[in-house]
This record gives sequence, C-alpha cells and structure tokens, in this order.
Amino acid sequence: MTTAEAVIAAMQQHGIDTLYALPGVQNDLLFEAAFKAGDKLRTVHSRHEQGAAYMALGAALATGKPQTYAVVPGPGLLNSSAALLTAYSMNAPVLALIGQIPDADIGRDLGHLHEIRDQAGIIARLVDHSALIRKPEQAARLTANAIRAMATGRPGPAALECAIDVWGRQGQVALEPPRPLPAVKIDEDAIRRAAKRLGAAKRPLIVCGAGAQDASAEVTELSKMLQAPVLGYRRGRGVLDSRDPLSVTLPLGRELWGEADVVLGVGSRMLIQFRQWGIDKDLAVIRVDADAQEPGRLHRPAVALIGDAKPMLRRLIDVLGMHNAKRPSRRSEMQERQGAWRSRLEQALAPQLGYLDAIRADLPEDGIFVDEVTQIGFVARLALPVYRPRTFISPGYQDNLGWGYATSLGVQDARRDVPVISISGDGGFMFTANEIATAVRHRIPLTAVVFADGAFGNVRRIQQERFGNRLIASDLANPNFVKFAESFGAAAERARSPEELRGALRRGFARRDGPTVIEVPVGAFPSPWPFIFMPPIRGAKA
Ligand SMILES: Cc1ncc(C[n+]2csc(CCOP(=O)(O)OP(=O)(O)O)c2C)c(N)n1
Ligand SMILES: [Mg+2]
Repeated sequence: MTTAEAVIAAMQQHGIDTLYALPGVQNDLLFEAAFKAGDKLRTVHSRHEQGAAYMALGAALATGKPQTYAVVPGPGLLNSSAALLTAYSMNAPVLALIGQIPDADIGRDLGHLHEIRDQAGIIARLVDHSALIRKPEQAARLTANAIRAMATGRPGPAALECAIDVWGRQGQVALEPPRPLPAVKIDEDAIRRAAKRLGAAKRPLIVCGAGAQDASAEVTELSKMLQAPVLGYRRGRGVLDSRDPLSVTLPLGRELWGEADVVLGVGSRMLIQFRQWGIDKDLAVIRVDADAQEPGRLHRPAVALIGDAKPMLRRLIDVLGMHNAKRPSRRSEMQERQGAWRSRLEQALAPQLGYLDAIRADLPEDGIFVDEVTQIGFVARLALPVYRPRTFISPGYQDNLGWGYATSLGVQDARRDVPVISISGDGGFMFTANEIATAVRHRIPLTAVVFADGAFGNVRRIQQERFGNRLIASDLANPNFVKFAESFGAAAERARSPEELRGALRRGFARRDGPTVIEVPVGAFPSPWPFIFMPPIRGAKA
C-alpha cells in the first residue's frame, strides 16, 4: 500500500466515508488513492479551502462522528484555519489532512511551492493532536491515533501532515482494527456526593452546553426527577425539548440562576453564568465535564464528575433515586414564567420572532437549523423552539461571521435525510457564497435564507447607538441574491414577509436534488442585546 492508501483505509476502518477537499500538487497522490477507493470514499470538493473545512465541521456537528478534510500546505492550511479554530472551540472531531513540501526539505526555507515556516508549529497551536506522517508503515497507526485522540477526553480536531513525496511511497502496512475507547471511570464517591446535594436541593437548575448533546435522555430524566429547569443557550439548545415547560433559554435562565441553590452544569464552560450573572456561597455548583481542567477554571465546584455526560448522568440518576426529596411539579409555574418572558420578547423583538415562527412552522421536528452571526440568529438562540439534540447548530464562542453557509452544506451533506436550513445576514453569507457552486455540483439540497439589510447590521446598530451615528465600514453593496444564486444553477426566490418565507421554505425543503437560496429583504432590527448581556443577579463575578 501507499501512504495515502493506508490513510484512507484507516479512515474507512473508523467509519469515515467522505473526504471534503480541495486538491493541489502536494496531495495528488492522496487524491489518486481516493479515486481508487471508488464507492467506498466520497470526495466532495469545494471552491475554497475554508469551504471544505467548514463542511467537515458541519458534518461532524450534525453526526457527532469524525470527519475529514484535505488541503494543500501553506495557503491551503491557512485558508482552512478559521474553520479549524472553530472546530477546536466547538470540540468537534475534524481531522485535517495537510500536504507538505518534500520531506527532506521541511524546515529549510528553500522557497518550495506553498512552503510556510514551521507548519507543524502553526498546526500545533490550532489543535491538540497532530503528527507528520513520514512513511507508509506509520500511516495507518498515526491516522488511527488521530481519530482516537479526537474522541478521547474533551473531543476536538486533529491534523496530519504528509509530504508530497511520502503520500505515494509503498510499504508494508498493517491495518489494525480500531481500538475501543477507554471506558469512563466513574468516581462513586463523587457521584454519591453529587446525588446527595441534588437530592436535597430546594431549587436545582441544570445548565447544558454542547457536551450534553448526546445525553438528552439522561438530562430529561434528571430534570423530571428534580423538577429542575434545564437552561440551554446556543450549543446547549435541544438537549431538553423546548416543548417541555422546564426547558429554558436566556433570559429566564438568568432569573432561575439567581434563585437556585444547586446547579448541575453539564458539558458547558458556564462563562456567562460565572462572568455575567455572578456566583456566591449560597449556590453549590456540580460539574460534569469530559475535560478535567474545565470545572475549576472559574470557580471551585462542590463536586466535579469527569467523563462523558451520558454514562456519568446515567449513574447519577441511579444513585439520585436513593437520595431525592419528594417534589411538587413546577410545570405550571414554569409555563407561566415562560409565557411572561415570551410576551416581553414579543414586545421588543417582534420582527425577528415573526421570521423565526415562520421557520419553525415549516421546519420538520427533526429538521436542522444552522445559526449565523446575524439578527435572526441572535434571537433564534433565545426563542426558536428546538425539539431534538443536534438540530440547532450554533457556532459557540467563536461566533465567527461567515461560517454558516459552508457549515450548513456539510450538515446537509451528512444528513441528506432531513431538511436543513441555513440562515445568514448579507454580510455573513458572502463569506462562503461561492460554495453555492459546491452545492450545485454535489446536489446538496440545502435551503439557505439570506436576510439582506444592506449592512453589517449589528455593527451599524452599535455605531448608531453608541457612537453618535458615525457610520463607518458597515454599509454593504449587495448583489441581487436571487439572480446571483440562479446564475450558479441553484433555485432561488425572494420572500418579503414571514408568510412569503413560509411558502419559499416549503418549496426549498421539498426540493431534494439541489440547493435553494431565499433572499429576504429586511430593514434594521431592534436590538436583542438587552436580553443577552444582562447584569449580574447574584454575588460577584468569578
Ligand atoms: C470572523 C468575524 N469577523 C467579524 C465579526 C464581527 N461582526 C459581528 S456581526 C457583524 C456583522 C454581521 O452582518 P450580517 O451578516 O449582514 O448580519 P446582520 O447583523 O446585518 O443581520 C460583524 C462584522 C465576527 N463576528 N466574525
Ligand atoms: Mg446584514
């Protein structure tokens, strides 16, 4: 086998069947191996390396499974780097295969095509696990190690470099079956302490982050046992079905934080809670996290349970059964409080809510919403009902403008069985609008909605409100998005109201052989920020 064939064989052994990629001479022999893999490996090529990397990220977020992208070194790597950074911050298992100049010349600064100083060092700052493949005999093992590292502890991306003259080298390759991940070690004493605290809590609250996405059943059961509201914002949405009155977002979550005596944080950094809302000695915090470093970063927890949320919460549920107090239902109280906040949101943010209601009405229960850094997105994080895990995909703390369209293509490519909606502003959409060509080429049936206000609207509003209307660098000259999308061969239409959007979405979701772009011309939206950046509600900031 060649090095490239060994990498692909190892990927296949680990269930990876798609390579998102943009080719170039350093990786020609990798693509030759991908060609030879035939039906066993789909190669989905993009029009810019950021597109390939965001697609791998989207596929990883939609499935929770490892995904791969391949790019040339130097500019190829750097073009993909914002997506790789986002994969790191989102703990997403994305494996980057990155080309290199001739093996013997790495580090010599000779001026080879795409040479970049210390590529390995740059990569090592972006991901926790990386390696350079130097011969075919190492290739399968290094690939397996990288894929394993992506799923071990706090998940995250990994990268493998391989030189132009190494991909094609032949050698004896021993393919080993994937090793099972180490079983989660459960600290029974810590579980007991957590169960006692929670069992005796008067007003418990559960805070979910992305690390809870695969523990939806357990969080739902705990919520019921404890009558504890479950707060999910951005990446924690959908863990508890929004139709459950105990499922809350901001700003009601902040009120509940202010009242709580015990909080169970599951797979969340809890930065908003500790840094914005405050903490005091009357609130005991229990953390469940795959990363042993995380729970103590901002505040010393009463109990830290280190390991994957699902097995950890399963055990906690078992033990809680022996310690839990009898509890009256909080259903009607929560229904009432949800209703009160909904009316306040409706008073302040009606234009955004109108569009979100239209989207929710036509997006099926298992359809996937991909968020962007745009006005509709900010309100979606607060108010779009989400019914299932992994159906609300939001960029997390990077909040990097322009991630949405290409990431959504990866989501839709990996989940062709459900409709996916991508929302963007006119600013963010143009970061990767070139990838409409990829959607057409690979018949990806994504429906994308572009809210066009002719501005980096968020920036403009800040300049209006805080800088005396001194507008700079925030107005946009837009294409006609309908004609633009049509010129690629995509279906496109314009919708001027929530009602028109509903019709357009229905047509988009029904079209399963190619992409749809819907332009929604809009004016300035009211500010959502008073509901997001809220003042402290207890104690001091951690
Ligand atoms: C990579 C990156 N660059 C810049 C920003 C700063 N930023 C935040 S929102 C925004 C404007 C968004 O404009 P648009 O996509 O049109 O959405 P709108 O606010 O108009 O709805 C900018 C420039 C960012 N979040 N990420
Ligand atoms: Mg805009």
